[in-house]
Amino acid sequence: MKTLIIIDVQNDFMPNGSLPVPLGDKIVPVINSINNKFDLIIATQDWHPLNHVSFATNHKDKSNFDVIELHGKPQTLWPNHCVEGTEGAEFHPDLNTKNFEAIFRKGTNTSIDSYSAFYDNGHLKSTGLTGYLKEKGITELYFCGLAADICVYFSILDAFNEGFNCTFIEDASKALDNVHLDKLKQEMVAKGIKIVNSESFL
Ligand code: VGL
Ligand code: ZN
Repeated sequence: MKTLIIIDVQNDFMPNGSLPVPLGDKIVPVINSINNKFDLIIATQDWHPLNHVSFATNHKDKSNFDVIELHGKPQTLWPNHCVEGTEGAEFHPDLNTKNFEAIFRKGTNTSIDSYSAFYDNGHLKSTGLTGYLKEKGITELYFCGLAADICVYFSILDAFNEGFNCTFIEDASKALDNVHLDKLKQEMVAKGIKIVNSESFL
């Protein structure tokens, strides 16, 4: 069972959104073009309450992209994004969602952020995705989406550590910071995570 996990292809991460990922909209047709090559498709949505701890607006005297310490770990403060139930939290309108089997939402807890589709950033709470996939006997996961160097990367890392065979689909993903992504790619390859382009499925 080849399974595609599509991370956070949501309006607020698009070039005209509140936390824009450069060229984020360019991945939508790429993802749509490979969508029929998988046996199972799961998507995630970043889904925050308005009083979420990762929003700079919820911290006195802090600005967007400041880094604070939260539960003993660094936490970047972001512009308000993907607020539950808003237009910005919706999938990009052109994303073909018809055959998504399940949608996992993350970052729903006010007091902790969750970049990964599997765990919150403190690794205290699971989303249940590992159990969902393991119960179906799935071993092979392909990842794409936004942002490549944040939520896609942390999802791949957790999946790899849970024992899944992982592949990052590079041209179906875009990063907030491409220099950072280059470093993470080397790290992923060194671990045994594969990197491919969408043409390899066509
Ligand atoms: C993301 C920053 C904050 C992402 C989510 O989807 O990569 N980045 N929340
Ligand atoms: Zn977020």
